[in-house]
Amino acid sequence: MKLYTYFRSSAAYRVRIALALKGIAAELAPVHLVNGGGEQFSAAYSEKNPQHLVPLLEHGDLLLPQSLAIIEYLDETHPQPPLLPADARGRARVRALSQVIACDIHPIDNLRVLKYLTDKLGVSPEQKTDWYRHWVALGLEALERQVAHAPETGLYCHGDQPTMADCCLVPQLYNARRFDCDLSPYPTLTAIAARCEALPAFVSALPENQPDA
Ligand SMILES: N[C@@H](CCC(=O)N[C@@H](CS)C(=O)NCC(=O)O)C(=O)O
Repeated sequence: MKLYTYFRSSAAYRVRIALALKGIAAELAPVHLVNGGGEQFSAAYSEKNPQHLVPLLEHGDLLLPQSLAIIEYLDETHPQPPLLPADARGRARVRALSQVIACDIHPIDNLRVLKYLTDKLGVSPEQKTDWYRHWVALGLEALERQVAHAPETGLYCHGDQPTMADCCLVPQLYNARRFDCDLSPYPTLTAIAARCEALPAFVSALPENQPDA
């Protein structure tokens, strides 16, 4: 199994956490998203992923993009420990929490969007940072409320074992810290992330612990 990754990519970070939680030793193939205009645009990588994004999982003749699809694939092929709950309601909740981050926060703060704002629309660095912080705050505010008082929330986003939602939360908060976002309004989310960050699987997936860092 090979994971195309970039140390700073929060979407790849999600998958690295999932691999580590499951104890799967995948080969890491770094794709530098910045150097030389971005290796995601090279002919060889574009052939594998026409979306020019990481992560991408290669498993035999399977080329699978999209972090959430990859995590669900890993969960089905390597069921222990499960990253989705056994019950339909629980699975739906974990997917919904994951998608708040992966579908509604992350895509509009992605590298290519920020680059378009500055390079094509002439937005200043300060405005770019404002943009980033605005969408992160909007998303995390809602997520905090969804998680804070829900009976399903435990030590982690759902129950007392890490799930796919935690694989999404930790990289998003890591990124938000890079942009100096104020995380004090989200005490439940930061407490959950702190518990996750103490686990070896989450430590091994950290951007600074990657070979391409
Ligand atoms: N929905 C995709 C998003 C993947 C994505 O946006 N990856 C970013 C890094 S976090 C990327 O490759 N960006 C390259 C670029 O913006 O040019 C997923 O969940 O895998």
